[in-house]
Amino acid sequence: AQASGLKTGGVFTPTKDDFQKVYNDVADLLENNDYDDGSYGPVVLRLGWHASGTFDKETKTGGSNGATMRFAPEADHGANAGLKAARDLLEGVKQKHPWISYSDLWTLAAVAAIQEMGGPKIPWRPGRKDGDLSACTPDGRLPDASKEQKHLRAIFYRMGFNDQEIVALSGAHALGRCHTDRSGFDGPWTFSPTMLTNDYYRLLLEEKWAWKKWNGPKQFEDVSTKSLMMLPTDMALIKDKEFRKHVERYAKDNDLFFKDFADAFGKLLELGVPFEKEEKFVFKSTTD
Ligand code: ZEM
Repeated sequence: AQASGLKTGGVFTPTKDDFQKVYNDVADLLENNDYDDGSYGPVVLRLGWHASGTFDKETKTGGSNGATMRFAPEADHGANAGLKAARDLLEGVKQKHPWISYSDLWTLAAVAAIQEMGGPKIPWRPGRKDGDLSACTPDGRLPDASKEQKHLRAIFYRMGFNDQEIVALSGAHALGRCHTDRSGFDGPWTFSPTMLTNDYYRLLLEEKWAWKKWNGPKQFEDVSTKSLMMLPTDMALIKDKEFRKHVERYAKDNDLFFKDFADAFGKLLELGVPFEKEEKFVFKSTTD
């Protein structure tokens, strides 16, 4: 294998191996730092999602190109509370590989987080360029967890997703947790928040869910252990007939979930990016 990129006329042209090295350094950080339920994986994944999920297909603004979450006001949008932890973690990788853009780094790191937490391979390609603060998106483009299906459709259709993709992407809530000092909500969705599985769908269907009695924002808790949570937007996926159909498919079939999740997440990371090359890379996971 080619060891590293070529320097042509003073410009460094990274190869697949160079991006794999970045992947490996992110994987090392995830492996060697304790955080939350044991891993930075969930918050790094959420950074990639929030960097990308601002895309508006009509105006072709937002999306992962630009990495505008580096700047206020976007860094301070309520939905992005807590994501500084992920950006700070990745800063060392950026210093070590200064040729990579933040926008490529954050999306590649999200791919690494998914693969290292036992999820599917996400084919990824480079080509994002960092923008300046004039490209920051207005607040309100990311979903509001206190709402329901109508809002989910408005937000995700704006990005260019359909109902099946909305449900597939939501399976990421198998991972991580809510923090009272970030969103105000509290708790994890599953019993294995650092391992990607279809448990989110199974728990949605199999557990009995009731409103949590507390002073915080309205959320659900599982009646049997009271240790898991669902947001109003999560419950909307089983209330709505069209969404529920897909929840049932993914609850029954983890392979189908992984395939559809990989497709939808790969698409999310590319929204609005003017790529010059078609070729995608599939990174080796540390467990391969
Ligand atoms: Zn989430 N998400 N999300 N999400 N999310 C949270 C946490 C995480 C919504 C939402 O409001 C929230 C997607 C979709 C949606 C992750 C990934 C993805 C939290 C808790 C909230 C409130 C934040 C906190 O307090 O730290 C809503 C309404 C969504 C609409 C469907 C999609 C799509 C995702 C990726 C594909 C992840 C991994 C977390 C856990 C973060 C962590 O720090 O543990």
